Amino acid sequence: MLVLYDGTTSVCGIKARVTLAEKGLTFESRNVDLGKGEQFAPDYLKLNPNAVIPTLIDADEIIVESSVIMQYVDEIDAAGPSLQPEDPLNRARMRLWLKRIDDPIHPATGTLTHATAFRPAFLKKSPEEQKAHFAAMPDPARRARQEAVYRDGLDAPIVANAVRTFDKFVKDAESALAKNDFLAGERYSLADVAATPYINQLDALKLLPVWADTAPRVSDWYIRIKERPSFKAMLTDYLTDEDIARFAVIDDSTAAKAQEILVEK
Ligand SMILES: N[C@@H](CCC(=O)N[C@@H](CS)C(=O)NCC(=O)O)C(=O)O
Repeated sequence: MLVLYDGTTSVCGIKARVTLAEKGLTFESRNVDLGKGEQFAPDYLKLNPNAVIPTLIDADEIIVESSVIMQYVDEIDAAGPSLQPEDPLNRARMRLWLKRIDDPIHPATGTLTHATAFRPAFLKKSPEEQKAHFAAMPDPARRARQEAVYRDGLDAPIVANAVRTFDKFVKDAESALAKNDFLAGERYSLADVAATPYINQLDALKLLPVWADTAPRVSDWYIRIKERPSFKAMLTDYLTDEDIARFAVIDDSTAAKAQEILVEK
């Protein structure tokens, strides 16, 4: 039995979960509560020394890094339809999307999410708890980003860069979708799986209207993605009441700030 350590709203966890669902593979999902700092528990660090989710366990083997997990999951089930394009050019395009989504899209998402949805709960922690949280983070770049947005929210200077990073991403996705129905060709692939939680996160942060006029194909792609059974099973059905409440604090001011940044450009 495959075991996946992940989190209900974790974008990287969703990449792994959707891949497993699209392949029709069953797995045991173990929730790591990032808000409670469970990623820093000594037993978890033995599995994933980077103190991040997801981590996949297959028998005695440990696989980390969401894009690697996705490709591994696709390849262990060789009998099922592949989620990687057959022709080398589309496969290269798929890999480029995976690479770009890992970096810079993933850190940009963290910046926007921590500045908005996750900030109120963090600010309720005592100064000692806040200090302990940052001290436990092994990655100094991640720590610096979180410190900046927990302190200054959407006014942190790194927010502007995150918004511009997404602007370019959405526009490039629009261009790719002008040529093909999916991001890396005519068939749904790991590129679409990887993009799913990030476009969904823009939706959760009420940011999608920023690109409503300039990226109609991305809107259409997202409608088609949401119709796939894997979306409800691996995203919507995982949400707890607490998750829904955390994102309910988001109002139109995030989109207004993003518009302001893009006009300034
Ligand atoms: N490159 C890693 C990044 C994983 C990652 O950043 N995961 C986030 C959740 S989506 C996390 O665990 N964050 C822990 C934290 O912020 O302390 C991957 O793709 O697996």
